[in-house]
Amino acid sequence: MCRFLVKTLANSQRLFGSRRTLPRHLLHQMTALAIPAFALLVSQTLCSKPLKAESNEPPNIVFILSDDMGWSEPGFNGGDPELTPNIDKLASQGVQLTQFYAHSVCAPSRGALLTGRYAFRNWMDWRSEDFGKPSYLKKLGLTLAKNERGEETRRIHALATDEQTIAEMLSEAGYFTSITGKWHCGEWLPENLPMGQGFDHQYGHYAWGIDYNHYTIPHNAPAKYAVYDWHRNQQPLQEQGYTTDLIANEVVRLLTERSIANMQQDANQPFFMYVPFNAVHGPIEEVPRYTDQYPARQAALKCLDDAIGRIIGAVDQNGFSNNTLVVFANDNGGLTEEMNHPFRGTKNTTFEGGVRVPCVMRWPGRIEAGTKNDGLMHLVDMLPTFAKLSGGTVEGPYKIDGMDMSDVLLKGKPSPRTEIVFEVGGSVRLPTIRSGDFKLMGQALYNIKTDPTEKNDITAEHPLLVKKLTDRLNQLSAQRPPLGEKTLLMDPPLPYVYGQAENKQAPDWLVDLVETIRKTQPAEWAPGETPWPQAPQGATMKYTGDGR
Ligand SMILES: [Ca+2]
Repeated sequence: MCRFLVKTLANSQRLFGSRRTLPRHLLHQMTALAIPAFALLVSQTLCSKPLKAESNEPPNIVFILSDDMGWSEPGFNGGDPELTPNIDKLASQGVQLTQFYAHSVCAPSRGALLTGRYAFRNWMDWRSEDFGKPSYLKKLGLTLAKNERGEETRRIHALATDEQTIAEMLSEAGYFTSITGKWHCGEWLPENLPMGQGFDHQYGHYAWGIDYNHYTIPHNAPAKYAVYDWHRNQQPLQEQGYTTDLIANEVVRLLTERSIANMQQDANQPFFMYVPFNAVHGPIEEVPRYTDQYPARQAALKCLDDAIGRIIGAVDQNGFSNNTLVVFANDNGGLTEEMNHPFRGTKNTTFEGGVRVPCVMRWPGRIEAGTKNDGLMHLVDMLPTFAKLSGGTVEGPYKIDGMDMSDVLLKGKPSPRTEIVFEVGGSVRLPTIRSGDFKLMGQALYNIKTDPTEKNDITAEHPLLVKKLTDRLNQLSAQRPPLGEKTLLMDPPLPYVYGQAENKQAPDWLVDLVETIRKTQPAEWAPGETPWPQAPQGATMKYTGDGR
């Protein structure tokens, strides 16, 4: 709260004299109106302002991240345009980044986005839940931890708190910051939750996925594994609805609140709204709409597109269009090669199908509409780019990997990036590096420019380059910090709700709901079986379950 007050005060001073001032009598009349009418009036008042005068203000940023969407699922990449009309419309209004990369699985990508650093640098290439899985722990020479009562449990692993996050950087620059959706950077200790990592407002879930309708998640416990994981401002939240719709509802509400707050405070505090949807990650079970027309996953995709359309509609209706950078990206490739067509590979592999993701950015009047840019870009580049646009300062204790891409986006200049580090030694996936047109993945070398579908291993033709890139990967692997002791444990091993403090005071309704669901779940797993897929073998990953 203290940080928020200091920040708000600083921001008010910084923005004193903002042009967004309405006459007092008009403001008084307007506050008596219902929110929709008010928002419409705001929209009409602000939209008519000349674009150029806005250009030096720090932009609002709405960063929408889908989960496990395949490269070719949006219409603009060859998918069925009936499923993604709103995402396609956004692409037509901005720039499509055709070589935008992520890491190959959820948590590493989120850590990279938040810190501007590759996942291996802070062990975010290991997910929090991996520290509860014997087959993963074995790769680190570890076994399942036991608590004082001798019960097997998870070692606590999360995004380190000494990192500067994108939310902390923008907060320092005077922004209101919110996360609405999936966190996946630590689900237990308070300091590892979003409001301990720079977000003023939190809504959504902490862990790898969620049941879209009941807000529980399979925990990697031996059995009876449902854990509740739906929260607002880090308190358990009892709701009804489909999470894709609920996330959009919250963002629309926040946008309207920001619009009204700006008017009432005679100030224009910029905002960063991070909107990591859980869609279209599994488990996909009951989908509320479109299932009469499409299979469940496509219906879920269309619901996601509806939600994105509502959020962009609220950006526009509240008069934020011209001073808001809207980004749509995805965190990793889809579960099947078909979803990632024409690329090879899936989520959890570093083939192009696992790491090249759809990305569009819209900022009317600043980013040329309907354009494409094939410059190399990675999620790590967002932090320094947003710092440049916001007037913020990159000041964490570590050197970041990200590069400022503002001139690429706003001036059409070539990307300064020539290298992307996807994985190094010590990961469960193959060490992989992109250098110029080439990509070394384990022992295989591909020319991504001439062979984007990675059909031809050309190691034999380029022995010197293979040696050079292998040396580079070895050099980077040596930069991985020590893991540390990992003595903190999740206790109890199977909580009712994620969030240590929330679980201590779990309300009756929550306990009853979780107990009801657990009664439907297996008492124990068959020997050798787990509810999660095993670690990738070499360059491939076979998904038979819900995509963890
Ligand atoms: Ca994902």
